[in-house]
Amino acid sequence: MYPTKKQHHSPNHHFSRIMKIGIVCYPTYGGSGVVATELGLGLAKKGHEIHFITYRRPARLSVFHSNIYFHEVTAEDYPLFEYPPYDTALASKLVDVVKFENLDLLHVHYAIPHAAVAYMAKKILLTEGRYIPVVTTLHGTDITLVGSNNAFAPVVAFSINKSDGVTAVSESLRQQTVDLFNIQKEIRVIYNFIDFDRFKKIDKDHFKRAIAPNGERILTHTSNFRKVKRIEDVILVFKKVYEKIPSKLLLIGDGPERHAMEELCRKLDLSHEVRFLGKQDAIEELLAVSDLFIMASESESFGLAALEAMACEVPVISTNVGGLPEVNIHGETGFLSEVGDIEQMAHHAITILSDEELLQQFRKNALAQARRFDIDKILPEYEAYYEEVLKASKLEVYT
Ligand code: GMT
Repeated sequence: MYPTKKQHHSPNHHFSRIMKIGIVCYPTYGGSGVVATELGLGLAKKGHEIHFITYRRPARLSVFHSNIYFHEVTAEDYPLFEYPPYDTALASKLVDVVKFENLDLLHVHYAIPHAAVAYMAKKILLTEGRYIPVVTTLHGTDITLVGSNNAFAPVVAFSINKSDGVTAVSESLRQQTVDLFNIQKEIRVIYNFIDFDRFKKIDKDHFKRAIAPNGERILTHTSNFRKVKRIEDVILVFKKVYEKIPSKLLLIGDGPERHAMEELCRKLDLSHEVRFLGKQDAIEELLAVSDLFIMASESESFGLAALEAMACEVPVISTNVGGLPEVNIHGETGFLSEVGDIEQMAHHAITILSDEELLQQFRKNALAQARRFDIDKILPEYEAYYEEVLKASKLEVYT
């Protein structure tokens, strides 16, 4: 059904077919947008033609690449609309781009609303005899927090079942999806990945001296400052560590909780020890000077931020929810605790930070574990999955 592509044989390219792929995602700093963008960039480097279709140029798409295209979706406003109809505009744009650019496949990231919108576009294209296979990647809150809400659940379940392929970013998320919804589709686990060209321990000693002039330990947390991240716990854990070990806390990112967290630090008299750095593009440079990463989330399908830390040889103190135990290995790359167990998280942090030999061992283990998620291993899994989906897709009869 899809046009036959010229066979390419680049040494880098394990599969014979070069594909034209439309990627739909949130263009923000959120994990799903980051994964979608890095995936697109990686695929473009391997010769695939990548079309990002979203309302803004994705945050990490700052470099020019000749295989990358960006199609902006604009939902026209009109006095009648209280909310601009983004879903309708996106569906129309998908129809247009699939036809005009002759795409082979659409890969939508985050089920809401992207999977349902892609289904709509697929049905519209079918009326013209054009079949476009859709792969949906579930990232986490689209299932665990937002998707399972009654306001969205029927549409989420339907659009997962109607996707030609579905992936989840951890085994835990796959299981949760199957537990929460009536899913008839097989869900493939394809983990988040990391690019070691960018995330690696680099020498930033001058940075370290600026942040921790008296050789204090540096603890770091990165997130979008949503309630689900429980940043209050991060600060309370830090307070306990600080009482025992001279240390500093770097809070990277921005979001709804930031103001309240700044207030909390003032109340706890920690303002001089905790630095709110806002959104940062070069996170790897801050991770390079960090001794420990803290993730206190109450729900986390994978924990990409923890993986980024581990790739930079930073051990992780985290909760044990969702996919985190698949990433952070208890007693090896860091420690896991129950959500809200501040005492235990602080105890774990102090254990690592007060023993230089142990810290060095955990650093090594963290790097070794991160290598399991090397982009060079995970990208071919997506390519192979696309091939599978393309082969299996049959022309549906429009009903
Ligand atoms: O909620 C977030 O942290 C952002 C969210 C997203 O979808 O933008 O991140 C989710 O997707 C990431 C990439 O797959 C995962 O690494 C995060 O664990 C996941 N976040 C949650 O499940 C809370």
